[in-house]
Formats: sequence, C-alpha cells, structure tokens
Amino acid sequence: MKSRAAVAFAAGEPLKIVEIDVAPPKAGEVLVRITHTGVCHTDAFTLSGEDPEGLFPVVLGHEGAGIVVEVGEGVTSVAPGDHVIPLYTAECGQCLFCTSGKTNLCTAVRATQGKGVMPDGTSRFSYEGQPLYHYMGCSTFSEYTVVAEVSLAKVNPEANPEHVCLLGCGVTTGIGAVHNTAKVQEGDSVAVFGLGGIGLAVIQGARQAKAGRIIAIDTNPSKFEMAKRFGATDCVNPKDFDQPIQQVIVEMTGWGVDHSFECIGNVQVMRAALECAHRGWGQSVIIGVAGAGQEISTRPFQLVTGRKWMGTAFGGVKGRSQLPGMVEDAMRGEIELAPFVTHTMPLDGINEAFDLMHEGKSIRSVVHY
Ligand code: NAD
Ligand code: AHE
Ligand code: ZN
Repeated sequence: MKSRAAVAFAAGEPLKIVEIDVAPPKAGEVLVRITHTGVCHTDAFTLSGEDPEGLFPVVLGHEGAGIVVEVGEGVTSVAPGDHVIPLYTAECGQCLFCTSGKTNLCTAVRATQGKGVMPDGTSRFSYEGQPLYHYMGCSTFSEYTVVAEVSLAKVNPEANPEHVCLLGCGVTTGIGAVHNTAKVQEGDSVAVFGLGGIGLAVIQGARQAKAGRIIAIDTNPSKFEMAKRFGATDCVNPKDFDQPIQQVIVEMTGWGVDHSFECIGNVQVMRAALECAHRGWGQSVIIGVAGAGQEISTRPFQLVTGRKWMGTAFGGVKGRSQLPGMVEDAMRGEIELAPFVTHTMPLDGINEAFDLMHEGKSIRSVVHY
C-alpha cells in the first residue's frame, strides 16, 4: 500500500515528505496506522549522523500512537481496530531478560531492530523500488508502519492520542527513571540536568514520589517556568556561575543530592551530574544519549566514596505490561501530558518540529497525519 511519510534520505538533511510503499505484515507483524507522533531529541540525534546505529535512508520516529489495520499470521494479542503505542523496547515475556525480573531490556527483536529491519532481516518500506530502513522498531514518521507484535502496547481507545503518544518515549522514560531506576523516596533531594521533555517528566515523577528539593538545571532559562509548574523547587542556569555546576549544586545542598538525572546527552554534564551526588549514597542516572565515540569519565574516588552511576532505557518500563496502566493514569490526570505538547503540526510541517527543538522553543511537537 501507499503511505505518506517523512523520509530521512541522508544524515543532516531535512526530512522529505514523500509517498512510500509499505508491504503487508508478515508472520508475527502488525500493520498500524499512526495518527500522532511526537518528535524526540533521539530522532534529531540519529538524523544528525551521530548515532552509531544510524542508517539511511530511513523512516525515523519512535514516539507514536495509532490503530491496528491488519495483523500477520500468528498474531493474537492485537486485532484490527485496537489502539496501540509502538514500543522501541519490546516485551516478549519469554527471553532471558524479560523473565529475569531485573530489566525491561527484552532481546526478542533488538538485534534486527538495530539493523533497521524486521525480525526476518528485510524491510517493509520502499521508495521508488529501493528499500528504506526501519527505525527503533517503530518508524512512526510514516502514516502506515509495520511493527513486531511484541513491540505493541494495546491501550484504552478512549485515550487522547495527541497526548498519549508521548508515553511512547519521553514522558514514560522520565517518570520511569524516577520510580524504577533511581527509586526516589519521599523527602529525597533531586537534581535534573536538561529540561526538555525528558527532564520535565523526571520532575513530574519526582513530585509523584514526594521528593523534597527538586533542582532543575538548564542553560536555557526559558525552560524554568515549566520546570516550576511541574514541581521544581529551585532553577539553576550554569551560565550564571563561574564555578563548575557540580560545585554549585553541592554548595546549595551541603553534601550533594540523593539523586541526579542527566537528560541532555552531554558527557561533561554526565560527569557533573555524578559529582553533585551525595557523598556516601548519592546516585546519578544517565538518560541522555551521547554521540559516537563519546565516553564518560570521573575520578574513581567519586565512586569509592559511595556514589553510584546508573543508566536507564525507556525508564525501565516494560511496555506491554505497564504502558496500558500508565495510559489509564494519564486519563485519570495522575500523569500530566498536555503541558508537554507545546506545538502541533501536520506531517508536512515536521521539519519545523526539529527547528523548534534545536532553537529551544518547544518541549514536544506532536505531528498528526
Ligand atoms: P531536548 O532537546 O528537548 O532537551 C534537552 C535540554 O537540555 C534542553 O532544554 C537544553 O536547553 C538543555 N541543555 C543542553 N545543553 C545543556 C547543558 N550543557 N547544561 C544544561 N542544560 C543543557 O531533549 P529531550 O527530548 O528531552 O531528550 C533529552 C535526552 O534524552 C536526549 O539525549 C535524548 O536522546 C535522550 N533520551 C533518552 C531516552 C532513554 O531511554 N535513555 C529516552 C528518550 C530520550
Ligand atoms: N543507538 C544508540 C543508542 C541510542 C539509545 O541509547 N537509545 C535509548 C533510547 S532513546 C529514546 O529516545 C535506548 O533505549 N537504548 C537501549 C536500546 O536497546 O536501544 C547507540 O549508541 O548505538
Ligand atoms: Zn525518544
């Protein structure tokens, strides 16, 4: 079938809106009509050419909501008409990782997903006869996409797709990082580096956990108003200080914070986030994604003296078993999604979403088909 899509033909170039061909779903696969998709910084990261797994030409997008159109042979957990959120972290329920009870990092389709193809090693997308790569197992920048059954969460059809698409990545990642990865407790102090969709969701999660002090840090002070609205108690612009930001946070708190979160993808800030964690027990969670060749470093003494360095993917959330409940939470107002959607546009305007992100003017742009 034909589908309107925003295709990344080459790194660093704007997406092109074209009509692509989408082949029917094979066994274990599902054809989904995407109605809405958020634009996450990770899409921009891969488009920039910095992603070691980046492949072109590709249909990007991984923060979507849609409706099942057709299922392939053997698919039983979803049916045409079901409302779904595609998952870049699948949940097969059977692999070593799913059954461990320790992680959400399912391996069922991860290897082929990273190669931009479906589990059988081929693509369902083509343009003018040439194959296009899939992205993160989702490719939500095409109106019609094919995903593995294990990469779909079935959600309440009454939910607003313009909002719950954000549970496909940003908001779930930030909130999950607080509850599943850091396990923030009542009264704990928190520092959040980077106040985009991810950092603001961390702040929302920290407030849910009844954290005490929530320090929001960004070099763009226009982000502070929203951070306060979500529960930040202090807002800090590193540009206002001569000392390194970790020293500023340690001085503000006495010994550092109980939990810090890096939500930028900058390895220098990852170091600062670790070094502003409390001596003896403070922990720092890396959420940001850093480019090819980047490495983190600190003095080992920082860990010897009790700090813990951690990371999280999709906030540790198991998509098929936990995302439907998070959608219900959002419908009850226990997870706030609307304030994240600062801009909406039709598919034709998707490059504007990337511009707004780079200019620091948006939190989330949501594209509708
Ligand atoms: P965003 O671009 O919307 O927000 C980033 C924020 O960081 C901006 O407000 C920017 O002003 C701020 N910033 C930039 N440099 C800074 C600095 N030196 N000090 C302080 N603030 C600075 O991005 P986003 O969509 O919120 O994503 C954030 C990061 O999280 C990205 O790296 C993205 O790839 C990653 N991510 C990871 C996961 C995961 O599962 N681990 C999921 C989603 C996104
Ligand atoms: N492909 C990159 C890494 C990209 C990355 O870390 N992705 C995050 C999700 S970002 C969502 O916006 C993630 O979940 N990673 C775990 C996984 O299995 O992909 C690289 O460095 O190769
Ligand atoms: Zn994302």
